[in-house]
Amino acid sequence: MPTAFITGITGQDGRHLAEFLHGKGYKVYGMMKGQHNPRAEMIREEFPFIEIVPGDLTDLSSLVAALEQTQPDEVYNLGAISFVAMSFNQAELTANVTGLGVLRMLEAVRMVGGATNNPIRFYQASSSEMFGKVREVPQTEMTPFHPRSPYGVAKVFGHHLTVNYRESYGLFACSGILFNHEGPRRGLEFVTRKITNTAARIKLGIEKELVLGNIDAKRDWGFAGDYVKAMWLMLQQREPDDYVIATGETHSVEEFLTLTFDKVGLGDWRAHVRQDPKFFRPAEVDLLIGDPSKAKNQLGWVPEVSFEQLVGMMVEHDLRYESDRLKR
Ligand code: F7E
Repeated sequence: MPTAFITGITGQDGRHLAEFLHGKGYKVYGMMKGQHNPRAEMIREEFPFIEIVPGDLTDLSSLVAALEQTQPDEVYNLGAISFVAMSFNQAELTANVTGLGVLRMLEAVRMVGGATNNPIRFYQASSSEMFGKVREVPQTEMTPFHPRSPYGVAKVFGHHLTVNYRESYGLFACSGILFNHEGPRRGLEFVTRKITNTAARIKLGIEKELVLGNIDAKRDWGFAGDYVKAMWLMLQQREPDDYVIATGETHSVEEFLTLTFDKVGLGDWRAHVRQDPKFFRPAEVDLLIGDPSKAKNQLGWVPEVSFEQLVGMMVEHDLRYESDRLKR
């Protein structure tokens, strides 16, 4: 039975990936930090097949112990402080977890190594935030980086280090440069889920308005369920490499709003939305659009869920989720 070890198991991608790998017959270990992590119960209930292993990206010895104990074939490093807005206020923590955390994982993989004929394969969750103030449109694996947040800077560090460990020590280490990917499991702090969830709450009379920041920003939004498949495909190749994972389409936050309010049946979003400077960022990433040609040609990966289907799926989920909560 192949074995996978996932950091960031409680996040959107960790949960999608665990489900995907379990379906492929993997034994799945999920790393969780803290003495009494409040999310452990949720994971145990939702995914009883996941074996939870203690460990923390800020503690190298815990990572070595976790890999020694689990002896994985594949390691997926999805753990991070992943909320860009928060990274401006907690820059040092972001650098430690999102940046240095990658160094510690790579060191742990190098130390534990795996069998000589079956070395551990490592996946690093790189991000389109590394492109930041974009140098070319669309962005490819060759586009230079210009991060615009402490989060983006930490991800650039992790990305370069993954390439460096591959080149220096021959690790089977891949970076997936994933553009924004969403879905019903997205945290409520991210703009897509904030919009679909608040629109559902307004529709049900629980909330009065939706307060946002910059709605002109454009993102290449895909479905998280499609993107975890790309992570796995990268680790099944003969040679490790880096890939852009994106849809190749871009939409503004305003377009996301229009479609959501339309699908919820609330009409013009302008009647329900207010902007507040507190949700604007000190430096913004205005436009992201990825070119996934390499992933398509080399991995045979293509996104399956369209922008409109994605919004529809999130709206449908949040209407159901919020009305179920009302009944309880
Ligand atoms: O913001 C604007 C905001 O927080 C998207 C993470 O998964 O994807 C994500 O990073 C845009 C930005 O995601 C609000 O200013 C307006 O332009 O949903 P977001 P993100 O920053 O693009 C990348 C690929 C990652 O790697 C990250 O980990 O929406 N925006 N008003 C707002 N954003 C939020 N969160 N809340 C607002 O009220």
